[in-house]
Amino acid sequence: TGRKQYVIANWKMNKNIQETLEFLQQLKEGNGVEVVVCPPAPLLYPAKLYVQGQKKEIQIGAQNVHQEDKGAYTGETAASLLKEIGCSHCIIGHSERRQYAQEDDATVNQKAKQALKRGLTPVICIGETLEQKQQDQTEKVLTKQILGAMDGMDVSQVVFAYEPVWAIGTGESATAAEAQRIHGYIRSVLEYLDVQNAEKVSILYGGSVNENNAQEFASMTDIDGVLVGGASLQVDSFQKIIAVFA
Ligand code: G2H
Repeated sequence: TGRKQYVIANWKMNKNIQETLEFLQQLKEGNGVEVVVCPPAPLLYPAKLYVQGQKKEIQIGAQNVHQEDKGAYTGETAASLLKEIGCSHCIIGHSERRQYAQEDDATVNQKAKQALKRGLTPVICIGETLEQKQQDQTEKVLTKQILGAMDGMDVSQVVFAYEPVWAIGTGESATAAEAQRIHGYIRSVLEYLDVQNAEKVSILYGGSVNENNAQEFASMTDIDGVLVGGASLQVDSFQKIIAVFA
């Protein structure tokens, strides 16, 4: 497809310093696959220093960023600081942040713009809830999320991750065929925004991806990688998922 293939680890609120360094010591480079590890914020800098010291082509990404440049935002992290410490990517609008931190499409849009402005590639998460799926609202919800997130932005500069909320951490992934159909739909919305560049956008699948189902996702034309939570915590399973996309 010519599109970059990504395997991204979203560790969420897991791992300490020692576990992080051990993981990174064992993790091998991606062989053409963009491997991005997203640890909790305080571990970003030690993680970056470690992979740099080992001269390993493993990228470090943040799980969140604030939308403002700097200022009185207690507990938040600036995009410029993430860039300074060597982050390459930033996950934006993960469903857990939409749910627990009330992030809406407008916030996602601001955060994505801010990330780009400071040189981080936004990995924008979208996905429908079980209730929305049951009411046949999936396409409508995704369209709204995409148009909201991309307002005033260039599609060629972002990565998308389709994460059906009902598949996150539940062990119940979408079938690869189902995911392919939705990824095709997402790409058609991106085409509506920018017919030239939509073909170039990497669209990742996320939601209960593991070493057993990764191959099926990888075989689909519009699935350009995966965003992995639970199965990214063990280096063996994560490495097997990377191998599938390499
Ligand atoms: C979805 C995914 C990673 P898991 O949140 O972003 O997590 O693979 O545990 O479903």
